[in-house]
Amino acid sequence: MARKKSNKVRLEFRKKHQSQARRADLTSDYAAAQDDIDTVASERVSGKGEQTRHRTVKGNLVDGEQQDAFGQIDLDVNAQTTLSGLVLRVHGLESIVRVTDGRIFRCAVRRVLKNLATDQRHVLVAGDEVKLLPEGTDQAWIVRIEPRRSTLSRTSKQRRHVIVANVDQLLIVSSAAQPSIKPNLIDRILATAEQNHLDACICINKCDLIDTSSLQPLIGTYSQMGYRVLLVSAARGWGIGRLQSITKDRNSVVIGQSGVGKSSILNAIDSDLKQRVQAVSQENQKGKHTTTTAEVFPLSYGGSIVDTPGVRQFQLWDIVAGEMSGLFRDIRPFASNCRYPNCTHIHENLCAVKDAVADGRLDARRYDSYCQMIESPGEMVRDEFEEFE
Ligand SMILES: Nc1nc2c(ncn2[C@@H]2O[C@H](COP(=O)(O)OP(=O)(O)OP(=O)(O)O)[C@@H](O)[C@H]2O)c(=O)[nH]1
Ligand SMILES: [Mg+2]
Ligand SMILES: [Zn+2]
Repeated sequence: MARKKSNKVRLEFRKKHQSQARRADLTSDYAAAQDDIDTVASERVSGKGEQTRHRTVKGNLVDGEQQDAFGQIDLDVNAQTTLSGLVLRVHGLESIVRVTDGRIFRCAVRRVLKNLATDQRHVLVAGDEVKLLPEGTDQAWIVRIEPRRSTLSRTSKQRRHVIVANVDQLLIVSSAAQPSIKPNLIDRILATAEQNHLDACICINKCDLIDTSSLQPLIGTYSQMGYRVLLVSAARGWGIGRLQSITKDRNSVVIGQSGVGKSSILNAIDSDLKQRVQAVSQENQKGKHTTTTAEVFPLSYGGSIVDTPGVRQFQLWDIVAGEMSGLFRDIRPFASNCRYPNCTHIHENLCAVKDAVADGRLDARRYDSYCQMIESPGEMVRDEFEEFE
């Protein structure tokens, strides 16, 4: 019989036990105290506090159980009885997992795993790789969560919301009209892609509704930075071939506002996918939050794609003001030329970034996005504060 080792595991605190991410009056301080640049520039605009604190939870770890570098606990289960699987979607306490041979299991998470470090809303997310212990033909316990290769996270209600794990590419979906394009949201998601080292491709859908020449300046700005911009119409099939080649054999996720056509794009690139879509509201051109959970779909031509619910705001997770300029490919070169090592490039005089905006070397709209992300990290679209759960 296995010998009891210790029943205590050191874990990270939940978010609400940590200090406030930032003060509300972050930037107003600059006018009064220019000298304080050092301290303010290192203050978090979102996410976890400076120190990572830990708590101890009780779980019966026995010989053979280990906590790895990612804080995962490997329960003492016979490897031969466990199956490897991929979390397709999570519904509250239940996760739907597809195992290697294609069978689908409805799974609950072992209690000790639930107690794991959760500065996120759920222990598991779509895209997680797990080990499970079957109980019957279609039910199982999840006994191990593999370390994540990547995550796409945002800050929601001061906590980390991991949207999806283990993707390598973001398809940032926007629509040319109905609803109208929100470049500021694209900028926020691009910064997140940079922060998490994920490839990003901007897909402007519903191009059948407008004359796309009006989009040229915006496309030019993003293309110059090296981002791929695709003009798409899921309704007419435009750009779908290119999307298929971009998504083939990769793990991608679509992300964007409600109603821009994320699910319609999935249906267009793979006829095996039959995602529900719904018309946007006639009155305000907003989407109706038709997709309600992130879900992974294998692609018939190889790879996988994750459909997600619409986001109306996107606040970066765990970002320090001084790091923000590094997430903007176009601002980065000017920022590194700035005379102040900890310049926020907002209020300082003789700032290289501000100079570049003034003489047109840096796009003023992108700079505005940057300023907004530092000054009001949560307020992307000022009139829309709803968000999906
Ligand atoms: N004209 C036009 N309409 C489109 C196109 N793609 C999608 N739509 C329509 O836009 C509406 C919303 O599409 P969805 O695919 O449900 O949008 P979504 O982004 O998945 O929305 P949520 O699930 O709410 O986040 C539907 O009525 C679609 O038929 C397109 O290329 N052109
Ligand atoms: Mg949808
Ligand atoms: Zn500067």
